[in-house]
Amino acid sequence: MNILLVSPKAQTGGLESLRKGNQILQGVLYVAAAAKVSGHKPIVVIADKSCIDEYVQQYRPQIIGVSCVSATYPIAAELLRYVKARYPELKTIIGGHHATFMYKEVIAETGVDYVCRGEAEQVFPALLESLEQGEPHPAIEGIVFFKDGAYHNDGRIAILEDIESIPKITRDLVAPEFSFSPKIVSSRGCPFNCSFCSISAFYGGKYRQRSVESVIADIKDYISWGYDTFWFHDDNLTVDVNWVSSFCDKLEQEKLKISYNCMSRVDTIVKHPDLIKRMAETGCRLISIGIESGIPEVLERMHKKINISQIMKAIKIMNRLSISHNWYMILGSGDEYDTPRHIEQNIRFFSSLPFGYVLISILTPFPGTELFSKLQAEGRIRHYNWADYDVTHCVYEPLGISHQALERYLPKAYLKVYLSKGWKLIPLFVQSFRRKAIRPAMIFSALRVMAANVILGKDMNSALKKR
Ligand code: B12
Ligand code: SF4
Repeated sequence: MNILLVSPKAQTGGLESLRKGNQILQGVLYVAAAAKVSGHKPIVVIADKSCIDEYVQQYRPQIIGVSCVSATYPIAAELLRYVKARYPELKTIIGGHHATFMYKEVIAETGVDYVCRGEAEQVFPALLESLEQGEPHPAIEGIVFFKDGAYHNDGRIAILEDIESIPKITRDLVAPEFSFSPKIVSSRGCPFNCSFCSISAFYGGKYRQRSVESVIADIKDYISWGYDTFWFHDDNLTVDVNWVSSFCDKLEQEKLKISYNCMSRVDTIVKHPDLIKRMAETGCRLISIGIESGIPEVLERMHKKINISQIMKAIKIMNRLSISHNWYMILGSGDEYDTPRHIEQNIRFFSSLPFGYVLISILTPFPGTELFSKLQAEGRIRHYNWADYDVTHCVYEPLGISHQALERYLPKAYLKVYLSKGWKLIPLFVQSFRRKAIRPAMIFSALRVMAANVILGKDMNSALKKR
């Protein structure tokens, strides 16, 4: 079958809106790879309603699949509704975290034929086989459809037992006009269960790994195609320190000269500083690490399972290594710590820390998370305008501050945290320009936002004229 897979042409708010162009979501590439090894002809494009006709005419699909997160769901939904009306003969399917948790609403709002709840590598090819055999309503747990007034196959989220044999993503899966850069996934899932993160709900706490050998084999292939820089999309690459250690050994033994970026945790860095050093020696150039809050009670409620002393130690360790580090901060806690006093305390904490990049988000209740259930039960979700679930809008009603005031803290927090670095900002920016992580236009936009915030009291999105 010819399959058109779509990564939505959607730009989310805040800093993401400064990113040039759109990226193809890696998840949809894995869907395409699985379809290809099962003998189908998939092609991945970036599209919205306005340009989908062009691709339908070019690739003549029998099925259109769309991926999305909550923030890009409105674009995906608009596209699906259009396709249903314009090409009723085509089967449609949607997948990703948002569709997995909101499948009933998604089916009702878009008329999509199927929702893939969970990982697609087994269930999507199984659906394609059934469709080829003329069976549009197969019993495949995870492939949900609505028929005769009931939802079918929605008993569980489809999660693979083993990810060793998932097909590799390749350039030919992507339409030639779009760029492709190989991302690596060595593991899926995370054994932690932070209250704001949809990963534990999606994977049901299941953590699976690929062997070092198969990841190295992929890297070798990608090197032979001219790539030498890789993002590990693992939620937390360092869950299994022995795995990482063998991976570093293998990179060295095989003399593979690569750069790689990944995500880790404060506690692992503190417990295993030598491992991080080893990663630096074998090409790790950037590690992203979630701190989220400097308020111990908030960390506790988030089930973050880290403490302030570990945070301080981890920063010291990272500063000693020739590795860039990017730390995450969350404004808002969803409970009684949502007051100006505590938000300012958190900003002061981050401003006092001697570290590199900080990415600041507003606490966002994503479907499937503990936070979402809690705020929903308390009647404190303000709305379901999903485009605003982009970590720069406050979509819940905070207890001790207005949502507008919380949003206005975002540019303020960036300003305070970055200005606290003083002259150290200069080498940081020089390094970022070199790594092409930021462009001059981004700096101007950031300055514009900060000026609008300080002088006119605007939040980040209204200063950037985003919704
Ligand atoms: C890397 C990453 C990014 C990268 C993406 C780079 C890229 N080219 O893919 C960047 C930095 C750009 C990014 C941005 C954002 N991200 Co992000 N990101 C991730 C992360 C860590 C990994 C994504 C990944 O590759 N996963 C591995 C793939 C294989 O899994 P998957 O995407 O789920 O796909 C599988 C299934 O879902 C299913 N599937 C998916 N699509 C489809 C489609 C069809 C047709 C079918 C049948 C099946 C199917 O099959 C796939 C294979 O098994 C995830 C966390 C996670 N574990 O997923 C967060 C995550 C997806 N991101 C999240 C968010 C919030 C964002 C932003 C909105 C943040 C922002 N500041 O604006 C933006 C949105 C950008 C956009 N336009 O979509 C949230 C989404 C939660 C939600 N419900 O919305 C997540 C879950 C993290 C979290 N906080 O919990 N992100
Ligand atoms: S925030 Fe990080 S550590 Fe916590 S559950 Fe999500 S991926 Fe795991």
